[in-house]
Amino acid sequence: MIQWFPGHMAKAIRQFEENIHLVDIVFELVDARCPFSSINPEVARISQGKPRLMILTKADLANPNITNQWLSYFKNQGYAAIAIDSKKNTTGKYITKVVKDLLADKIDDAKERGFDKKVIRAICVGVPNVGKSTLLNQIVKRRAAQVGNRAGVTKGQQWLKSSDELELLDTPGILWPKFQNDDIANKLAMTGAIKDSIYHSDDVGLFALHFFRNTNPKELIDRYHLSEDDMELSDVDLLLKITKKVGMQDDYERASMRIILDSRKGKIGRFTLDDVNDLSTEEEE
Ligand SMILES: Nc1nc2c(ncn2[C@@H]2O[C@H](COP(=O)(O)OP(=O)(O)OP(=O)(O)O)[C@@H](O)[C@H]2O)c(=O)[nH]1
Ligand SMILES: [Mg+2]
Repeated sequence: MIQWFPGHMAKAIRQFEENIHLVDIVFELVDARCPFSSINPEVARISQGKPRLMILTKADLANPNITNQWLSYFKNQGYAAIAIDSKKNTTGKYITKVVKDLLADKIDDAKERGFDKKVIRAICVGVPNVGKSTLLNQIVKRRAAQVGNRAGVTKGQQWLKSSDELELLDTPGILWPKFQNDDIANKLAMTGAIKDSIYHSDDVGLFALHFFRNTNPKELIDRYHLSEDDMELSDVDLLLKITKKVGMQDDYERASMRIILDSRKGKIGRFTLDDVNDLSTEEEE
C-alpha cells in the first residue's frame, strides 16, 4: 500500500488550521480526472463553517461527460462546484466572478457599513500537483507563485494579491495519513499527486493499463501500435508487449513510467478514473 505523508505535509495542515480564521472562502481543488479520490478529508474537517468552492482542475484532460456528472453530484451534495482548465487565460477572471457571486451578501454588507470595497481572502488547498499555484497565478495575472509538473513544488504558504480585491493564500499540496484503499492510492499516483519515487511504477502502470484497455482501447492501440489480438493478452503480458514496442526490451518498470507519463500528457486520450455510479459501493467499503 502506497503512503506519502511527510513532515512538511503535517506542518502544512497545521498552518491551514492556524489560518482558516483569516479567510472568507476555501478553494478546495480536486483533480477532474479523479474528483472523488482527490478529496482530502482534512479539508472538510478544517474548513467547517467557512464557505467552500470546489474546483475541479485539469478538466481539459478529463472526460467531459463524466466531469458534468461529478459537477451535478457535488451540487446535489450542496457544494458550489466548477470545472476549469488553468491553461486558459480566461480562467482567472471566471473564478473571480464566481467568488464574488458566492460572497455577494458579504460584499454588500461591507458596502452598507460604509466600506467602499471588501477585500476577499481565500485559501487554496488540495493534493500535490493539482494546480493550486497555476490557478492563483491566473487570478493575479502574473507568475507570482512557482509552479512545476511534479508533486511538492510549493514548500510554504504565500499570499498573492490580485487587482480585483482578492488576496489568495497559496499552500503546499497536502495528502492524508492513510489512503482509504489501494484504488485511491493508485489513482493519486497515476495523476501525479504522489511523488514518483514513492511507488512502484509497475503497480501503477498495470493499474493504468487495466483502466485504459477498458475505457480508451482505441487510443491505447494507436499510442503503442498494438493489434486487436494484443488486447486479448493479460494485463501483465500486455505490459510486456508494450515494453518491447517502445524499445525498452524487458525493462517493464521504465515502460510503466512511460505509460503513466503518456497518460498525464493526455496521449492515451482524455479520461476520468472515478465513476459517479461506483460511489455507493465505495462508501460501503
Ligand atoms: N492540462 C492542465 N494542466 C494544468 C492545469 N492546472 C495546472 N496544470 C499543470 O499541473 C502542474 C502542477 O501545477 P502547480 O500549479 O504547480 O500545482 P500545485 O497544486 O501548486 O502543486 P504543489 O505546489 O506541488 O502542491 C503544472 O505542470 C501545471 O502546468 C490545468 O487546468 N490543465
Ligand atoms: Mg504549488
